[in-house]
Amino acid sequence: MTDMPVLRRDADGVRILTVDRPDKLNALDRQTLAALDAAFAAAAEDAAVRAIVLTGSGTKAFVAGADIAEMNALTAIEGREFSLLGQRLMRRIERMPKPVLAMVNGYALGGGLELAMACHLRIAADSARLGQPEVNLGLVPGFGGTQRLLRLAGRAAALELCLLGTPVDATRAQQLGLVNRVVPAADLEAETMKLAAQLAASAPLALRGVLDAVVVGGECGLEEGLQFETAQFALLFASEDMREGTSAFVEKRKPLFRNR
Ligand code: DAK
Repeated sequence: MTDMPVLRRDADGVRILTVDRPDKLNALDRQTLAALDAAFAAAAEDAAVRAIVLTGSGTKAFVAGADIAEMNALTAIEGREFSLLGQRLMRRIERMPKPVLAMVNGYALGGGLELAMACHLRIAADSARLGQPEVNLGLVPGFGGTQRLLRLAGRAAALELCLLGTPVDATRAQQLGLVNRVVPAADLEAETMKLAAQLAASAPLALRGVLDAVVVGGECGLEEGLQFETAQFALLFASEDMREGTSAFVEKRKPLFRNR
């Protein structure tokens, strides 16, 4: 059922992955990075999984960053491996063919915020705190934080968070465009699962088209992005789900999407 230290649970087409190192505020050591990478690879392959929710064990932390104690003891060669492992995981999540929601239930710091930013949507508890405190350790973000923060929230926010290293609360994070929704901590799971269920019932090929177009579009020029969107749009005319969705509208009924 699990690649420890990542727990796995399925509910109606939604896979819930939980980083399970609560004693270390779910800090990412090499074993956890590798387990997450394997868990996301498996979720990508599993047709029964329509959406993924990523969270951390306990109520205190989503993920409090890369494991500082482990990093402290790494050689340069091991540090390179650590970096490659983390960057590969973040890229895998970002390029997942199905939507990934970060359920930010507490601290999302350093590598933890980088992990949340690689997800497609972020729902935060009002008690969450988010930040890139690496400068306080004599480091810069190493799992793509400077780049994803810049693209997600702009230069002013990226420089504020990465230069000062001071975490912000969930409300400020939402103002910066860093999180999509802020909800009372007690409602976090229900609200996140509601969104995940909506995505799990939606047309998977269309969702994949959106994910591909937005992620690729964020990395290329407008002209290429528009061409890519047109190609995605045209491709969906070959899908049964597009016929079903448009027929259901015309026939005034709910569509039933079959991922075909
Ligand atoms: N790593 C390892 N252990 C951590 C941890 C972390 N990031 N964060 C917390 N813990 C551990 C604590 O050491 C403590 O363990 P014990 O002492 O009980 O064994 C336990 O979790 C509970 O934490 P605290 O006792 O500190 O709890 P508090 O409520 O007092 O404070 C806190 C909560 C989140 C404010 C505090 O724990 C904290 O400041 N944690 C560190 C946050 C942080 O700086 N995060 C960024 C980590 S640096 C790179 C790749 C990636 C990165 C860098 C380079 N390259 C490839 C080069 C990424 C770097 C980071 O993410």
